[in-house]
Amino acid sequence: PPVRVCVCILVTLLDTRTVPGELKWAASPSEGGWEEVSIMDEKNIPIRTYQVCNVLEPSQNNWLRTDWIPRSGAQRVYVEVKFTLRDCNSLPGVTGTCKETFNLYYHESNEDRESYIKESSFIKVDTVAADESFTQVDVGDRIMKLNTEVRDVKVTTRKGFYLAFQDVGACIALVSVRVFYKTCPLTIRNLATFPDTVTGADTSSLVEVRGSCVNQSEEREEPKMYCGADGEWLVPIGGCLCNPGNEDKGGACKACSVGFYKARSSDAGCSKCPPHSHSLRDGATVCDCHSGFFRADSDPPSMACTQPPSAPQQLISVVNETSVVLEWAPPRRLGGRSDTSYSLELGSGSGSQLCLPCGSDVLFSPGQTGLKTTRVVVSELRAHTHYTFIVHSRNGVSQSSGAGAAQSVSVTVTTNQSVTTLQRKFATDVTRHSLSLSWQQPDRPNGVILEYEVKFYEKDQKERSYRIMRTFSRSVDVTGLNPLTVYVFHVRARTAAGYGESYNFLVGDFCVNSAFLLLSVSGVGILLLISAAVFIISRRRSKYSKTKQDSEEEKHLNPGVKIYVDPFTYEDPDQAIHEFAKEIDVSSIHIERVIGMGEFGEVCSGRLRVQGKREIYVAIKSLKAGYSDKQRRDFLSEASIMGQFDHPNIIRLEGVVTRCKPLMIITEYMENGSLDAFLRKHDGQFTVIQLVGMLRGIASGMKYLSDMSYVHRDLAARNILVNSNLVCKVSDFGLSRVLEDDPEAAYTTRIPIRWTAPEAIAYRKFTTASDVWSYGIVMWEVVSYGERPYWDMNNQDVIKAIEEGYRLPAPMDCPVVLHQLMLDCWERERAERPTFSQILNMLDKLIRNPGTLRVGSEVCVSVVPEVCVPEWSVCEWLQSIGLERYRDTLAAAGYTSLDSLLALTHQ
Ligand code: ACK
Repeated sequence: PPVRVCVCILVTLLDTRTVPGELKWAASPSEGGWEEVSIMDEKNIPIRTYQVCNVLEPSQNNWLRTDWIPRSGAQRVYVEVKFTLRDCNSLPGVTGTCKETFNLYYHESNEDRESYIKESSFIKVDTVAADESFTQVDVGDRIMKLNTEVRDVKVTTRKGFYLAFQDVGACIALVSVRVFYKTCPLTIRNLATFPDTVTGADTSSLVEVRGSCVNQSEEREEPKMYCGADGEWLVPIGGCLCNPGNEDKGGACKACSVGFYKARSSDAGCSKCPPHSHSLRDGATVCDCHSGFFRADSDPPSMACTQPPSAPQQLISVVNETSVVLEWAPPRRLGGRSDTSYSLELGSGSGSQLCLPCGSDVLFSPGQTGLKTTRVVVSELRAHTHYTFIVHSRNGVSQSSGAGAAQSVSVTVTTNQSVTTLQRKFATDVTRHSLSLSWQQPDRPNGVILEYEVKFYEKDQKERSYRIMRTFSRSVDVTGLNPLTVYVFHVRARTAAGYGESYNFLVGDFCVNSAFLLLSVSGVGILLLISAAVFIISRRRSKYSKTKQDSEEEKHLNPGVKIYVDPFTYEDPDQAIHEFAKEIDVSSIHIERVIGMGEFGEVCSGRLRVQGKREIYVAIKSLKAGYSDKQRRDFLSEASIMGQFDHPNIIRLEGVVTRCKPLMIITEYMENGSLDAFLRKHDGQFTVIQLVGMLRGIASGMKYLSDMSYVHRDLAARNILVNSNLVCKVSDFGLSRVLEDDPEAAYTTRIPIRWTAPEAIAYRKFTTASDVWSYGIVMWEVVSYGERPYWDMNNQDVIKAIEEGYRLPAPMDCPVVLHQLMLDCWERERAERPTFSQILNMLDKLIRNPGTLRVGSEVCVSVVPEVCVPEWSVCEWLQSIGLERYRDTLAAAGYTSLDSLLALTHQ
């Protein structure tokens, strides 16, 4: 959980103790009312006070006004008054005229020269009385009780203001008046600086402040924080990252030291230079390579510097006529890299007499460059020729290192056979029975051509029967052919070394029949089509079965426990309503007054008298006229849901009116209305035990709902109703309907973001565990007396803050145990949140041991053992507050008895 920084700064606008000389405030009447009196304070320093003590005369109206106080940008100021007040009983002979209070007023003004007190322009702040928290001080020769009272006032309309004190017949001395405002102090959070910020005008307003990145850093995401009314910073969002070459050292970006580097903006620290590299100056973004070592462009800065490989080893060659097989071993030194590759260079002749290039027809298999293997077959070489092969080894840094001949090895071979390949052929003079065929001489005759051989056959016959002709010239006339027949011709040349290698014919096919090709292409097409269809069908089937399995997994069907039935599973909504709700005769209902507006129409209160039963108060929700079928169904569905529940903490359905209009839903009447409004109205008026009692009721209702497998989806204080005995009951079973599981439904905007668990917002995973999250928010609402969760932050910021791990801080005066329980409900992993049953147990324990709920979080923990039942062990105590996981930690630190826990600090 985030640590709350609560070091607000108080900026003083006026302090009578520090004003040199007399105050000379305006008083009315100027004689006989308030009088300025100098006295010595407890440290014997003279201070100016104002006193009045007209307790014997009736109708006193004595005004005292401060000088004009500039507000200096403040929006809410605090007035701390220290005063002594004589108890009327202690004054002999006073009658009913004696008072024990005075009134505090303020008046906003741009004018610092208002010379007289215009009483009607002043607005009353409060009537101030002495409370019990006084201390005794010597005032002159008497011992008096010094009271300190603080009031706050919103001052936003003018440049400054006046304060006034009205006495109506008390015996008072204003010992000191101090006026101040609060600021959230300059702070650095997530590497962003947030300036000193004056708090907002209202007690619940937050001031949104944008931070600026500290030196040598850049924005990761816009840094933002809120300055709360108490002068504390809340909800940090976003932040900055140290630039390359810098790291976060206690909230500032400091340059990486010598020998270290940081390549990117990140929240990581500087890293040590990788092997064979160094940084000589502070703030390195990359380390330089030691001499003789290199880094390739694609090498990350975190990679060690490396070297080029040494030459390939043991190159051997095997000549097979006009092909050569070359094989070698990898270099002895790979230079610390694994990307060694080889390339071949070829020349004819030997030694230094390389003639390059030596013909483009030479074939290298698998290739000539970028080879990863150490074997290459070179073919299509000239016969009887000397060749020199050079094998180079290289890696990623060869280029940067300017690698030379040291990295290659060579071998010279001589081929031994000739190959002739004919280049082009022509068929001319084609008649029904003959044709002339001519061709060109091969590019590389490799010797004297002795003759050409022409072989031909009917294509259909393949080579089962063929004819051969031999000739010295480069053309031949072929006769005796069959008309309308496709022939295949092969021509090859012969030299002294024999016929061309592997019977290397020129194919002379006169006709091209593409029918088969066409057929095979469409055949592939059909195959593809079939396999695609199979794929699509199987995907759909597996998704469906998963959904089904999901929903089955979620239902923890408990034998013997009633399960809630979704009324929307009924085809006929009227059947559901009559199964779960009683039809009430409209004549037995007496509507008295309208108490509010519901989603479907007015909500009224009234009385219900059912025959044979005593009259009861009820709430009546009605469906306004002109409704659609869907609205009718939605309206009645709430009753169908509510009618299935029977629990003291769930709002009870009395019945429905469906046989005449308007349609009505009748529920028990809850005198105090909704919980959020009720708490706001009674701010600060309940004991912690009373608040926990309310929370217990809600948890009990929610446990009942979760046992019935009902997920509420809209648990919030506004949907809890309170009766005259402060019993809280869960109500509003409407939203579940709106959020039916259609993933396409455009209902996202209806999700109550501040109350909803992140997984339910992100992918609509509504479960009992998401209800538990909402319950944690309700706890926060209750303990803060109806404060709005996340104050006036917008929804997007709330989602972002939760995602970044921020959680609502403990409300004022919240016991640590309750805040811890809230934090447990807000675990990101839903499986780690407590169940309603565990929450209920925990609250019951707290109620049984009220000491654990001592207010004042700082002392809460250490106070506990005093009030614990003496035989409690540390372990039992931890269990009761749900923190048993710290048992071993405490034991290891020597906290084994409850007494020893007294010494435990909050820290
Ligand atoms: O905050 P409220 O007074 O409490 O205003 C709302 C209003 O009706 C619209 O929902 C009040 N309300 C709803 N149901 C009941 C009930 N059963 N008893 C008393 N007030 C109710 C709710």
